[in-house]
Amino acid sequence: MYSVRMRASLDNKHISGAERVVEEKDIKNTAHSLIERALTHEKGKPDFINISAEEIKTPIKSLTSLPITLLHVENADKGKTTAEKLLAHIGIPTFCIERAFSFLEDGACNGEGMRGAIIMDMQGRRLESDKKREVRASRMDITAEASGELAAALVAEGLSSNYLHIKEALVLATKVASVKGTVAELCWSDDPGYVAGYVASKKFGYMRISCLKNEGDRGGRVFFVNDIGEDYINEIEKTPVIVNKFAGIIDITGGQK
Ligand code: WAQ
Ligand code: MG
Repeated sequence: MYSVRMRASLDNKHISGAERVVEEKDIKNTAHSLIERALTHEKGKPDFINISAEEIKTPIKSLTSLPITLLHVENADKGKTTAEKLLAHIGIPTFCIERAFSFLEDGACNGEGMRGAIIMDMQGRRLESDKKREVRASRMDITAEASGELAAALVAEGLSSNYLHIKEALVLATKVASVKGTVAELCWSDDPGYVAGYVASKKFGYMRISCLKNEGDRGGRVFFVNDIGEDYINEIEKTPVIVNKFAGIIDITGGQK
């Protein structure tokens, strides 16, 4: 299997990134579609696109996805209050939650948008070795069968237009939650028009919040961790993971999507 990755930027600012884990015969098609994505991103046309393909030489871990719970909120303020409550319930200290929100709202590095995730411990400290780049979870994908089940479930929920965002976020969140030391993740998209986000944890699964920002706002990710070993970041970046089972969707608030 091969890890195929794309990163695109404009004036050194992150525009988009995506990745797949595919068989050798699919490298070409995958690279083609990732380049297409880089060139058509809503954040703008990049002046730099990096595509890489690398053979995976270590064993690939198979995981069942986190289960998805849908939470519908009327606006970003209500979404943020919901996310804060969930994180507090998971056990994240209030000052860490506040700090995480300000990174996502204001940018993590001199007001610039984030390209990866901040790793934050329970004292609110950032643990990435390079604060400018943050950490990017990598080498993960989902099987055709599991993604087919996800797609069918999203059709039933009226969310099929969000399939690509949800698929990629669910895969990332499943991998991150599986790494020892991860307590929770907070995320909302940096795509200007995409306002949904989530709080993920092993404890409660992928809690999808329909609105966590106003259109045009920036986004990002924070991984809240406790007692991580030396290998944590390496595992987030390097251990290959394939999600091979989809755990389902529950809609606990019902009604409009
Ligand atoms: N590893 C770590 N951080 C990442 C990665 C990665 N592989 N990819 C993106 N990020 C960070 C980076 O700071 C981005 O600015 C930010 O996350 C948002 O990335 O409807 O679309 O790819 O349930 O814009 C979540 C809701 C959508 C999906 C997330 O993220 C849903 C999304 P984006
Ligand atoms: Mg984005």
